[in-house]
Amino acid sequence: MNRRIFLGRAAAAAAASCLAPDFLLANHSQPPLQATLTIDRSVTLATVPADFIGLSYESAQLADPAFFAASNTALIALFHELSHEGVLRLGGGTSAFTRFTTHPPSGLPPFHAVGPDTSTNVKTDTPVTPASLRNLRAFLDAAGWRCLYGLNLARDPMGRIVDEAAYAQRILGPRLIAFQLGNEPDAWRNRYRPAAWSYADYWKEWCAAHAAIVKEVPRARFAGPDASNQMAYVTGFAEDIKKSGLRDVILLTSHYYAIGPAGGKGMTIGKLLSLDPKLDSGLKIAMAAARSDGIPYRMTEGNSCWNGGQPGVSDTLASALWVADVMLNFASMGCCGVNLHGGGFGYYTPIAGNLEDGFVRRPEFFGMEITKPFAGAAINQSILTCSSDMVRAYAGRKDGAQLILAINKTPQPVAMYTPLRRARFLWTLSGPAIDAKREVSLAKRRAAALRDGVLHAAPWSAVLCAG
Ligand code: BDP
Repeated sequence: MNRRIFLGRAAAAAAASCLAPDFLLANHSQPPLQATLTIDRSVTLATVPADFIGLSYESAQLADPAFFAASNTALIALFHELSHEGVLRLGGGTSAFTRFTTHPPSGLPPFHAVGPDTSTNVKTDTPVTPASLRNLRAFLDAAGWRCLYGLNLARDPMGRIVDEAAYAQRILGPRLIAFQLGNEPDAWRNRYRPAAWSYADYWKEWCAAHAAIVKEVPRARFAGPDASNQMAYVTGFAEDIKKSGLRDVILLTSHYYAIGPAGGKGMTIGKLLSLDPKLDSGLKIAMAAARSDGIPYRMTEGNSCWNGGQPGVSDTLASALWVADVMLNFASMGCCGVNLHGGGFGYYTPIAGNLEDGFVRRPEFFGMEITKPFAGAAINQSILTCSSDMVRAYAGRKDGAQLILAINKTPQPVAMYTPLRRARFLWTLSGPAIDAKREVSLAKRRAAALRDGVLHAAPWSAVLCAG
């Protein structure tokens, strides 16, 4: 190497080490972090439902009937790759602006590919027509997915809500799991409702809408409250459902964003990767509420960083490792599914693209996909001993095989001692750097890669094996 190149590289490395926080610098040559995983097969924490994997899109996406349509084969293929029977949730901030109409508007649809709603989006009323619903049905049939459908309780007159529910029920048929009445009602005060508006007012409105819908659509099923982060809405809703004896509410739901707002101070990869105590406490509350009602709990909308995602964080390898960890964390606690929000070219979207340019897998896609073999698995109680809490592991049992997913969120290699002797298959999620946006991949090799039960995970990688 000539001296100029050498000095140039040395200077670049020195500059990088001054600028980059430690967790951004991989250290392949360091001795591996030692970890030991013990699995207690006698304790099953939860069984992961077949339709655990889900995506969430803005309702405004329905304004273009060509998007969720049988003709969008590229998107159908990607949905199918993630899950053979996933759940598409339609809702989000734009669901307060949809307007159902049986008179298709003339001209081109107002939107093509709709990304996550943000505080700076201009909100305009968006037409949804029976054609959108028919195409959505064909899309779901082709993908093998079902949907959760958000109605506009925030701003729609009751007559239109009922009308839309009747059409959606008839057209979506068995592909419709349930309706949700409004998106994040715990954030309506000073927005769609007066400052003094409270949970009690929401419950009154919810009951009125529920009664009006079931009168016209007796087969309707409901999920809710699709709350943002105020757990009092989740527990209040669960208690009220129980007291009212309603049997058509089949799912308790709320949202989860790990960090945010995007653009705010400190929205870094380090923050995203560190453990979030509010996840554990919030989930315990939601699960207890759901169990007391005897219904499942689903996280119907969430992602890394709210307000559309943080560039350089939400679209990197870090987000993929975060997704793999968070999904199995939710599953271990008994949550019946996770819908990652996205669409369009949003920073945190798992699938990016539009009809004109096609669709691509973003890093989060691979984080979701590596959890796919856990669908139908019983998650075992396991204990991981390691000096770093950035190393994570999950164990599941399915079809007589022991699954292990090891997630290494550190810049060091990890040697994880497991009770497995041999591995039947091994998938590796990795990329060139923790902040890499491209070349993040999921390699699927059918090779035995465990040596004497030791699972090796490179810096910033996730490894799945079955033995
Ligand atoms: C949620 C909204 C969703 C947004 C998301 C965000 O329901 O529509 O896209 O925040 O801010 O509150 O990214």
